[in-house]
Amino acid sequence: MTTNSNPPASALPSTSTDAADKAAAAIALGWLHTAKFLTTAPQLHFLPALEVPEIAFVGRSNAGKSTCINTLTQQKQLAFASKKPGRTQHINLFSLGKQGVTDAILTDLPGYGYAAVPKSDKIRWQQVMANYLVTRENLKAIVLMCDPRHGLTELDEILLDIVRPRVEEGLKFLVVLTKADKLTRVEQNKALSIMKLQAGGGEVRLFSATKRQGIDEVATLLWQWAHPAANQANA
Ligand SMILES: Nc1nc2c(ncn2[C@@H]2O[C@H](COP(=O)(O)OP(=O)(O)O)[C@@H](O)[C@H]2O)c(=O)[nH]1
Ligand SMILES: [Mg+2]
Repeated sequence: MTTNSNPPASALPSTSTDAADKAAAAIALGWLHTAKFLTTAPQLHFLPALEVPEIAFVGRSNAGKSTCINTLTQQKQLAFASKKPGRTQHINLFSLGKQGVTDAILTDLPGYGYAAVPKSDKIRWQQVMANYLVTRENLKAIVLMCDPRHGLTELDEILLDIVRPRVEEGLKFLVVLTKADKLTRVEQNKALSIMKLQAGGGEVRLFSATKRQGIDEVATLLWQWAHPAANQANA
């Protein structure tokens, strides 16, 4: 791989904020591109205990979670891993890290709220999800996908209630407003303001896979959350 096209942010003049942001995003996207399928499990206790920071992606079915993960990792086959028969209700882990050294985990949790699912499955899902979100020790950040045309659903609210104590203790939280291309500029700003009020101090970003909006911002945020020491060094 050739390097040097993306100097580290710290090497750039401090006045050149745009260039520094672009360089940081390039590093973050290069890192996300290393995502590799690691393992899948129907329940938390089948997952390996890991030390590296884990970032979990959650959201109702059809919110755009798979598309967002594929866009951020620049890989079409990742969502395929989560779509294999029998795995759609599983917790899927992907390892991230340059030079084959895993420095973070990306977790794809099952989508929820799909009407055709039997009630017993929905209850089982809620238990698996709650168990993971409350007790996964290396969980560092949660990314909640939300289609701004629908806003937060009842299950999103339940999830927010579940994670609130951990967010108050420092767990990072990001709401990604997906399919932003479906909204006008005015609607986007309105959705952003409303969600900022609802996100309880968490971050909120507009995102569109088709218009390639918000990709750099989300990628950079995830990179920073997974590499807190590097951020301090550059500060
Ligand atoms: N217009 C638009 N459609 C999107 C975007 N992201 C996802 N979709 C569509 O929304 C639907 C659900 O997306 P998917 O990623 O499968 O959602 P998931 O069920 O949350 O994994 C699909 O038809 C996607 O093509 C986006 O950024 N813009
Ligand atoms: Mg999906």
